[in-house]
Amino acid sequence: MSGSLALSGFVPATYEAPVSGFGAPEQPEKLWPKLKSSPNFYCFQDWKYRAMKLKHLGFDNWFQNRIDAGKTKDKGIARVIAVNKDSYLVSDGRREILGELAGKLMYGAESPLEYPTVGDWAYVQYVDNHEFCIIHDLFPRLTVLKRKNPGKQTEYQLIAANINTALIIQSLDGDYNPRRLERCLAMARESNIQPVVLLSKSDIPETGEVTGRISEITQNMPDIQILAYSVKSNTGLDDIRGLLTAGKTYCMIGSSGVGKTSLLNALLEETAFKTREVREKSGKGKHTTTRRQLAILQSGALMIDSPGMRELGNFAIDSGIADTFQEIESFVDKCRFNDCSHTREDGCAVLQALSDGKISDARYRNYMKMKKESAYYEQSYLEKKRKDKKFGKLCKSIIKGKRNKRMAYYDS
Ligand SMILES: Nc1nc2c(ncn2[C@@H]2O[C@H](COP(=O)(O)OP(=O)(O)OP(=O)(O)O)[C@@H](O)[C@H]2O)c(=O)[nH]1
Ligand SMILES: [Mg+2]
Ligand SMILES: [Zn+2]
Repeated sequence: MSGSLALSGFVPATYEAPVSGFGAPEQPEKLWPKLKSSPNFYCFQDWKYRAMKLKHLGFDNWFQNRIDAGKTKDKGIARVIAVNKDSYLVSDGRREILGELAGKLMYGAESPLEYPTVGDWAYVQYVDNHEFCIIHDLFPRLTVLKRKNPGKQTEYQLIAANINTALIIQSLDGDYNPRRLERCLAMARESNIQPVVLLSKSDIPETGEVTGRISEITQNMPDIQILAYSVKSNTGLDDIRGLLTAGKTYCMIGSSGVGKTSLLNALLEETAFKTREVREKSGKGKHTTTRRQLAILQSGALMIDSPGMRELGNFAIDSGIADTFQEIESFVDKCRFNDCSHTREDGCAVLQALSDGKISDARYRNYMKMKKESAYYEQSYLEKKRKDKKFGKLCKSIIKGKRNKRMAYYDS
């Protein structure tokens, strides 16, 4: 590729030279029907005859500085923009291409966290005249959002990578839950992702209720940005547009039905993606959005929509908890004992603050619960790793034993 990305050395000779800037590509009539028939067409809807470069997909200096020359031979750089069951959709900045994992990546991965997720940057090899690609390697991730695999204690599922800001959405029609919000905030912060809280469906409750909820959140977390909005009555949407920056990646997090896709459609000013039918009100356990996908807004901001999820998850979330419960943490240093558990010790400043009413009971309980869970997950994770290692060693020794036996047979 040409221009500021300086990737010319990494693309195959057969690669068509991309258009620099936003002029029309050489053969728009050829490109357009293909884009239009693609499943992710709306990502490109307002970019019809424009060629996008990687930087418009978020490939900034941080990634440029991490280009591994050893991995670029005969390969291009592309971003994973959607994850299907057995395939991926990537974009090279001017078109979208279906891709699959190279065997080395598929079978060499030690954990599912090593597979691509939406938002990842990848080294891809184009085949069939750029109709298809093989994903060989991934770039280091600036940030990663993951959650605990439902039902599994130590397994985690990737949600998205390279997110700058998480839009944590709770709806004001019954989904609102400050404790769950605290958990999401702690997880986002732990991943070094800036969180913003969006309260959806502000047309439903009384106005006083909306302001009450906002002040409830800001009382304990004054530095958190909160916006209430309604897609239905078209309020607050300009404020949301105002906080989105071109080239930055945003990920919407929230339970199924809070209105993530409705917000995306409103920002795209198109009914581009499917939302839940109004009559399917009790669609519990049923996700309207079924795959994670990245869309580009007219402003150039990159937005990831995904199937609903109630929580994020992480192993040790110490700093995330500390950032989210600052008023509680400010007392921790004042406890008499360094290893104070803040449950029953004499001289515990946290318990003192609790009985003085300086910290809220509900927040204290959530803080303690999250601390406990974090320690528990950390321990079970380490235990699992130890067991895996033991098992790996056992496998190796069996293989070695078999090999020695075979050698002995041939030697004899
Ligand atoms: N009253 C009201 N309803 C809304 C608003 N935004 C979305 N809805 C409704 O909420 C329902 C769910 O919206 P979706 O956008 O499909 O929710 P989602 O979060 O994408 O759900 P999943 O894809 O299942 O995770 C739909 O019936 C929307 O019409 C709003 O601002 N006000
Ligand atoms: Mg949806
Ligand atoms: Zn204490």
